[in-house]
Amino acid sequence: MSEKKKVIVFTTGGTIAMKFDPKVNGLVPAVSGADLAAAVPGLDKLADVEVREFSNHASCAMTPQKMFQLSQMIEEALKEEGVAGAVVTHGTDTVEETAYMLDILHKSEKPIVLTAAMRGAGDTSPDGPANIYCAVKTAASEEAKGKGVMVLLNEIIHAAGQVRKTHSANPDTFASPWWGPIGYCDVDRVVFRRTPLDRHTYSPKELTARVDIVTGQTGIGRDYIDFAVAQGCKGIVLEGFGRGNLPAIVEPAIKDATDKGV
Ligand code: DAS
Repeated sequence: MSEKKKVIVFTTGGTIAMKFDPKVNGLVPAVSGADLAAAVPGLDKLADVEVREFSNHASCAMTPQKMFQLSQMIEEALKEEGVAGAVVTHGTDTVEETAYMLDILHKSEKPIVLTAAMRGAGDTSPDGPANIYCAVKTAASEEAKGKGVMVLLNEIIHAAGQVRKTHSANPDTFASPWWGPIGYCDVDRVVFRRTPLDRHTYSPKELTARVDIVTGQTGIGRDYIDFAVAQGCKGIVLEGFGRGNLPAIVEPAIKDATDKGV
C-alpha cells in the first residue's frame, strides 16, 4: 500500500461547524476542529490529517486581515516536510472571497481546497462530512497539483477566481457562471477537465490601505464616493452596470476622487 499523504485542515467556522440552539432559534458555533474531522468516516484512510483551528465564527465575521493571516499560516504549513496540500473549512457566505484572497497570494504547486456546508452539523443529512471527505481526497491527489486554490462542495470542484454562491439555502448552490467547474471528486478518483488559466498572484508584505467598494444601482448619486473619500480610503472599486457603465452624474465625483490621488 502506498504511503499516506499529509493534509492539514484549517478550520475557520461556518455552518459546517454549527448546531441548532433552541435558545437563539438558529445555528451557533458548536463543533471543534477535531470533532469536525472525527465526524467524517474514512477520513484517516485518505490521508494523514492534521487539524489546526484558525477561528470558529460565521463567515460574515471574516475580514481581509484575517484572510491574509490565514494565507500566511497555510503557506508556512505547506512548506512543512511531507505536506501534500491544505483544506480550509469555512462558512459559505464569504468562502468565495476568502478563496479568492488565498488564490492571489498562493504560489506553490500544492493545492488548497476550501469547503463548507449548507446544513448544520446536527441537521438531518448534513453535507459537511462528505464535503470534508472530498476536500481532503482532492487536496491529497496528484491531479490537484498546480490547480491553485479551489472550492469544493457537492463533489464539484470550482476554481477560486470563478466560483459564486448562487442560492442562500439549497446545498446545490455553488456555480462558476460562464466557465463552469474545473473538476469532480468521484468515488474512486479525482477528475479534472480544465486548468484555471489567467491566475494572478501578488506578494504584499501586509494589507494596510483601505479600499471601499461602491456598487452601482439605478438612482446612484455621488454621495457614496464622496463618503468613501472623506473616510480616508486609498482606493475605490466602483462596480458599474454591464461593462462598467455608470450614469454621468457620478463622473465629477470620480474626477474629484482621482484628483485627490484616490
Ligand atoms: N453560517 C453562514 C456562514 O458562516 C452560512 C454557511 O456557513 O453556510 O457563512
